[in-house]
Amino acid sequence: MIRPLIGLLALAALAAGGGSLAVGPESTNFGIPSSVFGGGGGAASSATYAVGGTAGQPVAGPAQSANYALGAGYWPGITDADTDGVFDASDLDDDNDGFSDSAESSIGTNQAYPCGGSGWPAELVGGEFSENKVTIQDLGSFLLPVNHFNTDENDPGFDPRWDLVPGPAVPGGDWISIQDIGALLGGPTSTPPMMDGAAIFNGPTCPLP
Ligand SMILES: [Ca+2]
Ligand SMILES: [Ca+2]
Ligand SMILES: [Ca+2]
Ligand SMILES: [Ca+2]
Repeated sequence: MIRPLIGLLALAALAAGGGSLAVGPESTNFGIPSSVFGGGGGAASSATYAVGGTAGQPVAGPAQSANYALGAGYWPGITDADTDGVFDASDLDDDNDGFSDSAESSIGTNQAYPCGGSGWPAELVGGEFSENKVTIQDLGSFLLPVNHFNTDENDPGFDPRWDLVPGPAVPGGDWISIQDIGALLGGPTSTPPMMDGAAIFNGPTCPLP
């Protein structure tokens, strides 16, 4: 019954004009047919840019629960940055670097990449001897060359990049405090899952370049 059904779908798509059909895996007894009815699209390019698009796709996008996810259409947009089986839309820490998406949004680092100064909040100072590694240089950067310590959002030295536990430790307190320095030395952000529980201070380098 699979092939006649697919044939009908193909005829219907052709009759509608501009439609297209993709066929999924199948065996003698079972098949997973897949199809798309679109109004057009395809590949387009110039010397500098290229785009692959589908026009007129009536149903597309991600839908998911705690256990299942459905990516409908050609561009479903479902991603799992750390490939732990928890899709980014449900994962509180997309890249498994120990800093929540919410914290990284405030700090200004990449929520989907766990290393380097732009992806790992703990990597405050890079360079030859400190690249992807937390050292005394990262600790010292709270004070020099700009003093970020004991500042809040109204102080000139405040920079959310050093506010590793976003906001004040106590209501009305400084936003960048001993709590933020402590995030490098103790607590879950000092032994992020990507390090397999190893302490990051004077410990291993971030596992990705
Ligand atoms: Ca995930
Ligand atoms: Ca993260
Ligand atoms: Ca990150
Ligand atoms: Ca803080």
